[in-house]
This record gives sequence, structure tokens and C-alpha cells, in this order.
Amino acid sequence: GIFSIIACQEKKVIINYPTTDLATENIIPIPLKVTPTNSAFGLDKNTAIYTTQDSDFEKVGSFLSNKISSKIDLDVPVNTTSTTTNKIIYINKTDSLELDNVEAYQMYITQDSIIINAKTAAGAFRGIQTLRQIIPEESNDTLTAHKMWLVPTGKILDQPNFEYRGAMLDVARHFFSVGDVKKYLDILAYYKFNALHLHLTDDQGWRIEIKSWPKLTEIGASTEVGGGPGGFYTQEDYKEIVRYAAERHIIIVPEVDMPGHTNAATVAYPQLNGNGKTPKVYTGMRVGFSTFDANKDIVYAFIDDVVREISAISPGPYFHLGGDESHVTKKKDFKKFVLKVSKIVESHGKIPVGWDEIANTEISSSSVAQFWSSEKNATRAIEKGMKLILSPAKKAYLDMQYDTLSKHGLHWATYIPVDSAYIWTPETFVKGLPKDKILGIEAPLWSETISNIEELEYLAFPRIIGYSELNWSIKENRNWENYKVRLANQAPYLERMNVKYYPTKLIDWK
Ligand code: TNX
Repeated sequence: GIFSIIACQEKKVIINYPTTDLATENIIPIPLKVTPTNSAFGLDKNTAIYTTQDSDFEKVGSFLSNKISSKIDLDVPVNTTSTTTNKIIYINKTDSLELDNVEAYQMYITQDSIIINAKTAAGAFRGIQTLRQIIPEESNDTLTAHKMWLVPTGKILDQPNFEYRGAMLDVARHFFSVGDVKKYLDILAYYKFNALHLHLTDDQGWRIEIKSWPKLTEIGASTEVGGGPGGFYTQEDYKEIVRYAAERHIIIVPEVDMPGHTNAATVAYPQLNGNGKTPKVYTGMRVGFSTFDANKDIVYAFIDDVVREISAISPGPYFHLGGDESHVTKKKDFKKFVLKVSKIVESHGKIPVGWDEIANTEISSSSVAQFWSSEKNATRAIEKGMKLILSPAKKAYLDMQYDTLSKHGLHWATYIPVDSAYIWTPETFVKGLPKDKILGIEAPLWSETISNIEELEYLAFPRIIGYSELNWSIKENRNWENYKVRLANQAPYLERMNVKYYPTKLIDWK
């Protein structure tokens, strides 16, 4: 910023003005194109928000108003009829945009107005996140009673690089409350994520109420890694998560992991089990010992009920069927199972997603493979013409430790310090994968080693913020040295949100 020193009687008062160069604002993810005009819009008590008369745009306006109020304690009314307002933030729905992406927005900031134009409410919502980031924490006037927050003027053209910008949370190994998930969603929204994948079931616990199979939660939800009490979402809880996410233009991608990772389900209903042993409660961290029986009709009847009940309360287009590490399922059974379950998913109107192992089956090419570890499987998926979500464990796994001193996490894939998490190119990471087949990056947070929101935050932050930039910003605009400064300046926001991020020494935190 620009510092100016004003002599004020005997005392010298230092006023720290926000920069008036829009191009050097600490925006993450960095926008496509920023053109500064070096003046300022003075956000103050005479400012109002006006939106297109469309309920979704009005909601975006109210969301912005609430966030301004919680950041700087200023009340900015939405679509008010009061005549005292003389500075306006417009949020407009328009079809004539220079950019064609559905989530694109354009923002024009002048001395007396801020105009955000978008084709969709989702685009407008992404736009207001940028605005939230450039409203300074401090007002400029320690000397007068008229408080003003100076927003630098200029023009921003912006749209996402990838259409699917995801995070995953494993609520099965340890359970996380609706409140925890909402807090995560709040921050994901601020960085323009649009998908949260919930890993709802695993060997150690089943976390979603299924009304037609009540023992899944009566029995299967009462355990977790380490022997803690577990927990589960009622369908009402889950709907509340979906609603809260939708308000932030984020979809929930539900996952029921199968045929492996199913010990908790088979403890509740032993007739589903296919590993030849009597299912016992499991609270350890091993993987790959459980399986559904791929050759029993009751198993598919069960899955049909589960997929139907969850799909009915999941408005997003995807249903994740898992498919990873089914080490005790015979190869031919795995193929049969994944194909049949993918058809069940499609019959309930959803696009099947699965971990990269599903590329070894006859699953339809309109399904999505989530690349996590096997280049071979990724190549198969490409050959089949499937789209991919990129979650390479060596780069995008939030449960990998930062370094040997990390308090939580694992390191079976590698250590991922904050620079390494950012410095890679998803566009060329998988050989032979055309860009238009990449849906986007998803950063999974497996929860074997974390059991509360503070531990979640330690692993997720600040690395998840870097994935937001890899997902949203074009490769020509990404640069570690430049990103690292903008990341340092996220500290006030993270602190205000009470996020216990890992304060890595690689960043000169503000
Ligand atoms: C591998 S990633 C798994 C998970 C574990 C994770 C721990 C994947 C598809 N399977 O079951 O939680 O490693 O990093």
C-alpha cells in the first residue's frame, strides 16, 4: 500500500491506505484479466446493492450484503427504495458478456459504482467473492467520522479454467458434524470451489441415514477409527448440507464406496458380505479387506435402495460409487459389480463417478474416473473417452503430511509442502489427456489421522487455497512467487474465520 504521514498536532498519525492498483490486489484465485484505473470507490454508509429482479440474483445480493456486514460491520441494503444512497453496487444478469463460460463474470469498478455482470447467478456469485477479497479490512479515516473503505477501481474479466473445482471430505474414518461441513463450505465458496465430495461410507463407519435399511446407521454408524463414537447424518441433516452448499453454488457429490471399503455395511447386514468371513467391527486404518458379494441379488436390491434414497436428496449431477482398493474382490466380480452398479446409478438419473480402478470395467464412457494413483488406469480411462477428475495423491492429497514434522497426516504417497502442492500443471500432468477431458482437480481429505475441525484445518489450509488457483486460473497467470505473496495476505481472512491453518515457514504470513 501507499503510506502517508500526516502531522497532527504533536503526534504523527500514520494512515495506511489500501493500494489503488487493482492489479496488485491479493485476489485468489487470480482473475483472467485485470485492468487497473488507479482511483477508488469509497464504500460507505450511503452505498446500496441493486440486483436484477430475479430471485437467484437477489440472493447473491443478500449474500454479499451479509458478508460486508460481517467483515467491516457496515449495513449495505439490497434493492432498497431509500433515496439517500448515492453509491451503488449493481449485480446484473445479462447475456452480452465478452466471456462465454457459464460461471464468467465481469466487474467494472469506478468512483461511484461497482457493476458486476454475469449470465448466471453462479457467475455473479463467483464475482462477489472477488469483490469480498478487495474490500479492505480497515477503513481509511481515522480522522473523520465518515468511514470509507476504498476499493481500487478498474475492470476485471474472469472465468474458470476448469468446470469442476472440488474438495473431498472423508466423514467415514472420523465423523464431522453439519456445522464443521458448513464452515468448510464457507471457505471453499470464498475461493470459488463448486463441488464438495462427501466420502460417506467406509470400513469404519456408515454416515448417512437410509430409511429402508435402518441398521446401516443404528449399527454401522457407531464406530470410527480409534474407537470413538462415530455419528451420521440424518436425511434432514444431509439436506441441510445440500441446501447450504447450493446457497454457495456448490454441489454435493455423495459417495458410497463399494464393493470394497464396506465393512461397516456388512457388520450391519452380514448377508451383503462377500469375503467369506464373519464381519466384525473395525476401527483400524488398514484398507482392502472387505467386499460386497457381487453375485447375490440382495446386494443389488440393497444398492438400488441406497442410490435411490441418496439421489432423491442430491440435486447435483453426480453419484460416486467408489471402486477403489477392492483387493479381496475377484477381478471378474469387480467388473460385473461396477457395471451393474453404474447402471443403477444411471437409472436414478445420475452420472457415475468412481476412483480410477473403474476404468478396468465395461462402464460407459459417460462415467467419470477420478485419477488418484494409477497412471495405467488413467490411460485406460482416456482410451475409453471418459472424463477425468484429477486427484493425484502425490500432489493433491490433503492428508499427506507437509513434512516429517507434521502433527497429522500420512506420507505413503509423499510429503506435500505448500509450494509443492501449488507447483504442478494439471493440464499436462497425465500424459495424453486432452484438456477438454479434464473436469478439474479435486483435493481429497482422508480422515484416518484427524478427528476434529482444528485438525481438518491444519491439513487443508493453506494447501486447498492453492488448488483453487490451479482450478480456476489459467496456467499463464499462475506463478508461485506471485501466489505466495497473495497467500500471505489471506492470514487476516483466515484468522477472522477462526481457521487454524498450518503456518508454514515457506510463507511470510501477514
Ligand atoms: C487411499 S485414495 C485410499 C483411502 C485412504 C487414503 C489415505 C483412495 C481412493 N483410497 O482409502 O483413506 O489412501 O491416504
